[in-house]
Amino acid sequence: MKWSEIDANAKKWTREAGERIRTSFSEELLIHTKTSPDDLVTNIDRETEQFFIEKIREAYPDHQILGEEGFGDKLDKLDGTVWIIDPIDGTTNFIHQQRNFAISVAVYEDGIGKVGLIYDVVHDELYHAKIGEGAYLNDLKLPKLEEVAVEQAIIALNATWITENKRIDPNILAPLVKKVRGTRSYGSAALEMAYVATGRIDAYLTLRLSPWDFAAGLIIVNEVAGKVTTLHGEELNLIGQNSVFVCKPGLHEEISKDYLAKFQKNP
Ligand code: 2AM
Ligand code: CA
Repeated sequence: MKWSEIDANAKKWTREAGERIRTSFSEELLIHTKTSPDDLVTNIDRETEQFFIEKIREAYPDHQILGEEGFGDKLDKLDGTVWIIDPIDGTTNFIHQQRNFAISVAVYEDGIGKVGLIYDVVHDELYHAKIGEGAYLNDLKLPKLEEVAVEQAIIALNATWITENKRIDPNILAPLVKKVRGTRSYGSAALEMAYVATGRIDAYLTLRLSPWDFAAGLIIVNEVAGKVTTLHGEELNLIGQNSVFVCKPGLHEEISKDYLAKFQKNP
């Protein structure tokens, strides 16, 4: 009972939050920078996080909340029931394009992902999973992922990682970009994970994400037998930042062995 109720409430609040975001398109947006000119937040990111926090605190006063905008709790471990929320994943897209962004909501218990939701607000597409029960896009059950050869793969990755940057030698991923069928960059980690889960893309790699960017995607991708690790092949840490490698089975091993081994030796 407990988890089906939490799941139903999470879905209801996520759809309500999405409706509020759609309504906001006709209102003036207040844009602020956070740590740098490319790190943006809007009044809608903040209001959406506060909307979730009010709902969760009222229904579940003993649950904890980890949210990107910081209105939740300060957590250094994942004991008990913890909601991990990104009110808008892909804020730059939200501001510039009014599309290609999502609400990401996950509920964990003692560090185990139980419920994951990624809501593509503009397309009214809800990707969702409950542990052990498979993953869905709206009412459609997603099939398990099948293996694909690297030459036939479409991978999502930002051009940042094959140009001079401070996290990875650009020569490591460039040969992979050459080898694959195509690359994409959508600018929303949550949607990129949802796209791996649906098979629209075969892999997604990035060098720095926060728990709210991947907490829901991790649960959804696991339910279709996809593999999610850091670029070093380690389990993701839900308290703190990580590199993230989301991939179809088989392809994960191939890319790790043939392209990431150099990075894994020289982090
Ligand atoms: P956001 O829009 O919620 O900030 C863009 O490539 C993706 O990376 C988005 O999912 C974005 O989430 C996330 N992102 C952007 N800057 C980040 C940072 N400094 N740390 C972690 N994730 C970031
Ligand atoms: Ca965000």
